[in-house]
Amino acid sequence: MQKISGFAAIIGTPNAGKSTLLNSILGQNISIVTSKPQTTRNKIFGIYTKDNIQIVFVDTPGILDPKYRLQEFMKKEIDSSFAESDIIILVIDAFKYDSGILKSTYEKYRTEFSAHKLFCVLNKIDLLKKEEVLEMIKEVSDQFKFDEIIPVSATKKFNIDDLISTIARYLPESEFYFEPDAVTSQPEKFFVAEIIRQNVLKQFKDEIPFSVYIDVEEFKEREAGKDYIRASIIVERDSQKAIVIGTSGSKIKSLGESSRREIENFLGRKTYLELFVKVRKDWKNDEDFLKKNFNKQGAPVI
Ligand SMILES: Nc1nc2c(ncn2[C@@H]2O[C@H](COP(=O)(O)OP(=O)(O)OP(=O)(O)O)[C@@H](O)[C@H]2O)c(=O)[nH]1
Ligand SMILES: [Mg+2]
Repeated sequence: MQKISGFAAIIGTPNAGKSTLLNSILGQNISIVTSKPQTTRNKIFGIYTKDNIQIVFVDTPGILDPKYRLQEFMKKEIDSSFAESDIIILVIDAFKYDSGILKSTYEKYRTEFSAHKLFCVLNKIDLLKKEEVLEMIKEVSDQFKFDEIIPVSATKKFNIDDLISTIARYLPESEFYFEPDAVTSQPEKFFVAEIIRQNVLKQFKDEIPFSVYIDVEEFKEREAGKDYIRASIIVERDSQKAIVIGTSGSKIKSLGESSRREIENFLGRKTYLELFVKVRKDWKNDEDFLKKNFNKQGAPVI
């Protein structure tokens, strides 16, 4: 059978459910998800392969107007995802649907949108009534030009199969880009850093999650015994360092334990995880730091 293969970029406002959608399509949690906006910082490749079809999904950070250097780097991740993609999937939080926001997104990316096949995925429809969804589809199709408008629920896995088969109809005949059993092209190190960051996001409130960069400084696979991972949690200020460490190290201890369990699950191997906290003043605005570190843990490779 002739193979069908291509790239689909998943973009949308922060918290729309882009990463949840990717995980739901893959049936595996590879992109971290939290209830907070700006969870995803880097492009994440998720590879779906079934029979003669391979779709390489590219999860991206939420669209926003950059206010600091880190957000500019995040924006570049979105912009660079278009070039390599056959299809753009714009994910909308249907529960918080706002035609004004959709209009400004549409205007912002008008050139890129018109050069690609464009899908609108109305996500979170588990929170809406059927009539509301139908009305929204009509409104979106009246106002905007999409090749497809597909309502889904990423968490309830509603309409996901339909979405996949519709995407496949728009992809060219092509050899696969990756081995059929590959799920991502990013190295394990990237996911180790992301798992630690997700635990920071879960454990701490307010400013800490946005102020943290995870640097996996050493990752040694050991034939006999546990893998060794040393990672630094880099914060922006001394006061944040004290918060992350907690009284007598209580916070960093529980952070280490929960992260280690998830890393072991992910790697399928026993792991020895050592965490440190370091301060790098205002790293989110530090061009040199970001240039050196932003994609250090592993940008997607083809
Ligand atoms: N009810 C409901 N909640 C959802 C659905 N999809 C995602 N969510 C929730 O929406 C929140 C954000 O999900 P993410 O997948 O992290 O969103 P994102 O678009 O990747 O966010 P950023 O990476 O910050 O841009 C989480 O609390 C999810 O559980 C859905 O289909 N239904
Ligand atoms: Mg995300």
